[in-house]
Amino acid sequence: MPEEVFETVCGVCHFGCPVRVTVRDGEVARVEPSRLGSGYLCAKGLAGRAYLYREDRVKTPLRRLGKRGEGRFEPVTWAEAYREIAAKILEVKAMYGADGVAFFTGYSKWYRPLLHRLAHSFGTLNYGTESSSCHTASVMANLVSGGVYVRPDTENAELLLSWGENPFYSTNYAGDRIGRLKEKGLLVISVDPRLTPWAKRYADIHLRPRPGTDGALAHCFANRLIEAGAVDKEFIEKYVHGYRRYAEYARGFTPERAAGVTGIPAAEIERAARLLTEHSGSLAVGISQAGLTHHVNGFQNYRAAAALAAITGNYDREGGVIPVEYSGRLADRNFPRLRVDEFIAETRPDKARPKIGSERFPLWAELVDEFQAMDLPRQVLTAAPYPLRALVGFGVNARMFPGDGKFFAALEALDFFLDTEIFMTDTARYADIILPACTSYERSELVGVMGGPIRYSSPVIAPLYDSRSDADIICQLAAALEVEDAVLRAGYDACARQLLSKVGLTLEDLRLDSSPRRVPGKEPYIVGSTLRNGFATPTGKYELYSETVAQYAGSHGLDPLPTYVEPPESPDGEYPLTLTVGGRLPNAFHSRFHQVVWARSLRPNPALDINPADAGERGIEQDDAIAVATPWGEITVRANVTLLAPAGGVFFYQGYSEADGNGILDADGLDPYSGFPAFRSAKCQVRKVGQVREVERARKRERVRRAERSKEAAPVREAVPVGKAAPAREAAPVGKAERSKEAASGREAVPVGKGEVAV
Ligand SMILES: Nc1nc2c(c(=O)[nH]1)N[C@H]1C(S)=C(S)[C@@H](COP(=O)(O)OP(=O)(O)OC[C@H]3O[C@@H](n4cnc5c(=O)[nH]c(N)nc54)[C@H](O)[C@@H]3O)O[C@H]1N2
Ligand SMILES: Nc1nc2c(c(=O)[nH]1)N[C@H]1C(S)=C(S)[C@@H](COP(=O)(O)OP(=O)(O)OC[C@H]3O[C@@H](n4cnc5c(=O)[nH]c(N)nc54)[C@H](O)[C@@H]3O)O[C@H]1N2
Ligand code: SF4
Ligand SMILES: [Mo]
Repeated sequence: MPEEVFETVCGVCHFGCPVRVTVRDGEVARVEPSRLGSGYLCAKGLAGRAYLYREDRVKTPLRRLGKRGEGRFEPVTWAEAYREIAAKILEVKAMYGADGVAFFTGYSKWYRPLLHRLAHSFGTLNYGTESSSCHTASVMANLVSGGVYVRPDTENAELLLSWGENPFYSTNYAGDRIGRLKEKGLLVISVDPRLTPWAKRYADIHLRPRPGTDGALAHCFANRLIEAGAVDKEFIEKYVHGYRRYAEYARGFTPERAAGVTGIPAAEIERAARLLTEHSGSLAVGISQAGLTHHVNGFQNYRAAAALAAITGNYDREGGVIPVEYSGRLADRNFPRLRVDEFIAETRPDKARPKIGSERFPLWAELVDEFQAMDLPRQVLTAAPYPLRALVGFGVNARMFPGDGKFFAALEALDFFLDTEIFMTDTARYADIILPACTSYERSELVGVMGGPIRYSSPVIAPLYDSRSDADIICQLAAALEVEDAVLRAGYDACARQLLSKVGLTLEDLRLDSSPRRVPGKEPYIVGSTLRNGFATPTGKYELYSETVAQYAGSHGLDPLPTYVEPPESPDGEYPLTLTVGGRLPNAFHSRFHQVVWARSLRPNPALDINPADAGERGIEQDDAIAVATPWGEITVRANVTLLAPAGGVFFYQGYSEADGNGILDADGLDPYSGFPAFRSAKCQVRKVGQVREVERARKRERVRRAERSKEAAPVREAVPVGKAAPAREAAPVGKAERSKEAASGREAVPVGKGEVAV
């Protein structure tokens, strides 16, 4: 049978890597890197075929029959589904106003401008996304300091100070660029509690702080730089606001004090500070998208780390950090950003209530054109400051939120929950209606490629089953909900045309072929422009003392200086270890690849990375069943005894429904500046519960315990048959058919290893 080869994009993550897809008999047979891209794909991209054909695809629109979470549904037609959605949502609107409905999307980014506009056209500012726990806190920290997001100019730097960066796992295309630069003499200080492949390979100095203590280390560096006269006085004089107060504050952070807080030996801190001092004239500061901000004190820690570029005069300078228009896929903040912002603003309602989270997180509310979703469950459950009764969701994942079942409880309490999903998930099981979405292989999409070019991707196969593109669904919802928005109601191509208007490209141009096009007139940023034109901050300077934050000093106790506070869950006698739930696995993408056998075989079990010393003390050996306990709950997983984890710190990974790490975190331990959850600094204890063969038994005992506990709990909790207590068959979502598909394609699953990845 002849094969056809197509060019399109991988839609698993927002990098949108170009892929070459071979189609045989109408089925995707092979996914390979395209010559239009970097030449290689990450493990998830390479598993794209198995992902596309996951057995749990939602096949048709579904209407819930059983109780929420039970998973009993009946198929309905698209027309019936839209009728029912419209009836329920319009009823909520009539009773509670448009603000009683929230529009929310999980990770997927490509349709966001449309969903955001739909919320506006519907009459509410209640549009929110997974970015409430992703990258936005780091954007906010940049905004209050310098008015713009920055990237490290590693190409031209002598020294890279890299905070929690491990691109080998999280940013596949950026990983080996540093190798080339190292050969040219780049020096690297890596600050990461884990011994990552990146730190192992590239760090000249690797500092391993206790998670959540970066602020103390950064202030100590500042203190040392100031003492050594290695700050840029002229730059500070001209461009920096609040230096005196900041320097005064940083003075208290001696290496000994920083060592006490971070657990890094003082001599190591001194050594790194000396290197910083020697190369302070050309210092690039790179900061993880999520590593520093997933803490109750994360926003301030991020600011403290970022400040080092400003005080050394490495801001908006070659070899330092350079402002960027954050540009990935065509998400809200992406290129052509202004056009996207305009598209969203065109239908913004002028009479709407403050968005969710505004009272609790005013800094977020001021800086971010989305609601802070971490406050959504609270508002649903308390109806304060006003009732929220319906959720129009796309790819909603309750397990993305911290806390044992609080988000599920909120879903339970709603009058109506619509989820639009590719797969049947624990969260989708709570929906009243589920609409089946398709993947990037089955749809067209306007993609803003990293760095500016834009392309219109084509489907390589027809949508599987009765699924549809999210963008089409949003446009059809606009019609069903009777919003007055001619553009949305005219469909995705009309929206794409509207987005492209004024950009100088037409949809017809882009459709001619799949190659990326430069946007005419789009000039790269000229280094130094911010210094010349003034910073977009209240004082027009880089604000070490933030006047934006100062507005909320009295009302919310926010500190305008990037002060360090100890994470509230410091280890103690009962819980002597620090638990991080997060960090990227190279073969997983949040909740979506644990079910793909090929990808999962690279790390077959939910496993806790634990240092040999901590394991030894507890009599724990590789692959033993262990209980990980926090004040908020307990899960049973396997032990992965590894030097990747530092002594005193243990690392688990999110997205497993059979072992939900977020379920044992504090739902309300949120950063008061950003509203971000503390995914990465929880106190915990670990104990052995059995040899490997006992792992299933331990899980079962735990399920029983949980079920018993939920019976005794308060009404809110009682109502939550959290998926963690899910039947055992979910524990190994490895479909037989998927295995045989792999075998039929001549590709074998990677041999099941010891559960350790690459270190
Ligand atoms: N403990 C801990 N928790 C974390 C993090 C952490 O580091 N540690 N990281 C946080 C971060 S940074 C993020 S970004 C979030 C991500 O968290 P999530 O938003 O949960 O991310 P995913 O699991 O990738 O996707 C969520 C759902 O969207 C569906 N989906 C995917 N693509 C599409 C699509 O195109 N259309 C539709 N309709 N549905 C789709 C998927 O099937 C999935 O069920 O998790 C956060 N949670
Ligand atoms: N394979 C894969 N890649 C992904 C994703 C995925 O799910 N899988 N998700 C994507 C998304 S949504 C995001 S937001 C990005 C996140 O991208 P990154 O932030 O780069 O990725 P992480 O691996 O979460 O964190 C990076 C490092 O921070 C370290 N770290 C944790 N806590 C601390 C701390 O307190 N201080 C310091 N200094 N370091 C700390 C971790 O040990 C880890 O090695 O990744 C993206 N890329
Ligand atoms: S980084 Fe990996 S998952 Fe993301 S788009 Fe590229 S190939 Fe796909
Ligand atoms: Mo993220």
